[in-house]
Amino acid sequence: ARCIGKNQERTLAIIKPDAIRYLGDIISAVYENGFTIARMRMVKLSQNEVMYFYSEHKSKDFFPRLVDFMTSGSVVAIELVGPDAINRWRSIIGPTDSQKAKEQGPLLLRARFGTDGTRNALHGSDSTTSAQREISYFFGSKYGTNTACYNDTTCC
Ligand code: RTP
Ligand code: MG
Repeated sequence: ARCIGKNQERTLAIIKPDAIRYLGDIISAVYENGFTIARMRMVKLSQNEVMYFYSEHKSKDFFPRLVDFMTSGSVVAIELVGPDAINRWRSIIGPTDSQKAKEQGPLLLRARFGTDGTRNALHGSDSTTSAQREISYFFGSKYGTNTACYNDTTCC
């Protein structure tokens, strides 16, 4: 649907290359946690695309490792909708480092499907600004006119 209801929020999740084999379990977890999937797309990103998507990290020491990892296979980008979706998705996946996630709780998705600080199975947008940018990146107008609506009070 073009519009989402009041108190609903959108975020971008990415199933990273190390977790593509767990696609089914991750989709199940998405619905078990009360999210709706608005759009979903599987794609193999180029190095340039990953460098652009993660450009906020371009000066970090882990950046080359991140680019290698994110281009090592296909990813699935998912536009999630739900109440407090941005923060809630990030709390369900857990901390960046999958080993820390395993210490925090075995049900965290990075604990279940991730390996370490880079190979961590899943992405989640960290703010409304990032969510809008990242959703546009994967589902921009060239993929159709089903444009996302972000401001619940003016949209529906
Ligand atoms: P994401 O953006 O993918 O949702 O992850 P995040 O917010 O939890 O972590 P962020 O700091 O934005 O880092 C982006 C991705 O870079 C890789 N990374 N590796 N020390 C390391 O080896 C390291 N630190 C970060 C991870 O794949 C992380 O998700
Ligand atoms: Mg991040």
